[in-house]
Amino acid sequence: MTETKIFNIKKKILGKNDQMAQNLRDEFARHNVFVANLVSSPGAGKTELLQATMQELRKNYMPAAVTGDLATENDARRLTKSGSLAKQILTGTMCHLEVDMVQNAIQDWDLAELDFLFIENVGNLVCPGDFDLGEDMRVMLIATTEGEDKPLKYPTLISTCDVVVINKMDIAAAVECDVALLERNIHEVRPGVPIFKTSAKKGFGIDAWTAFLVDQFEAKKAVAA
Ligand SMILES: Nc1nc2c(ncn2[C@@H]2O[C@H](COP(=O)(O)OP(=O)(O)O)[C@@H](O)[C@H]2O)c(=O)[nH]1
Ligand SMILES: [Mg+2]
Repeated sequence: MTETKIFNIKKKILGKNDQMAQNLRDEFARHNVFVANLVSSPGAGKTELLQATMQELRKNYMPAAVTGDLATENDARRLTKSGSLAKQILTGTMCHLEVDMVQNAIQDWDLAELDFLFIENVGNLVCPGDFDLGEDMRVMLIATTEGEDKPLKYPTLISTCDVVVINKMDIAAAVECDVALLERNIHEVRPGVPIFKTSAKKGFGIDAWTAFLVDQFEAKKAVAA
């Protein structure tokens, strides 16, 4: 296939995805659902962070999650265990989620009953960047175990993110992560992006992170009103 042909097919797929994402975004807005799309490399702690986040939010709000992986229902099982509504999306060989997969996964849910929808994307530092899922906010997780230079090595996805969470702060010293350098590298690629520091495992930083999410949710609701 020629390069022009490949480019045209990609453009068509992305165009269709973007249109569907806009429709879904409008539907989320009609029901006052705040939507966050979580991206990271595999193992940075997306599921662990969602468990901690949803547990905190459930005190006053109704959160739900869809979670994408190539195989296994493990993550949905982990998320439902903590009492939240969650559904697994199996992508087979695909390295990212597309909006129709999200739409299918949530079709049985009454959006009017939800306040937050979290979309845990497939662990991948490149492909999810191209696909709008109708989210309000794209969240990038980077674990302290990944090395401070990852934002510089993989700048494309991070440059589309609205907020970054540095996770696994509890073991930062053990893996000799220079967190200040990691933050500088994040800001070099994405100047001014808000950064939160958490240990999803130990519960550090979850208060500030969930307070930020609640502010975003309330701001969206106020605009709609
Ligand atoms: N020490 C530590 N381990 C964590 C933390 N967050 C996640 N993990 C562990 O890292 C591994 C991958 O986490 P998971 O949530 O499955 O990552 P995901 O692939 O991004 O969803 C699991 O063994 C988690 O228990 C954290 O904040 N601190
Ligand atoms: Mg996961």
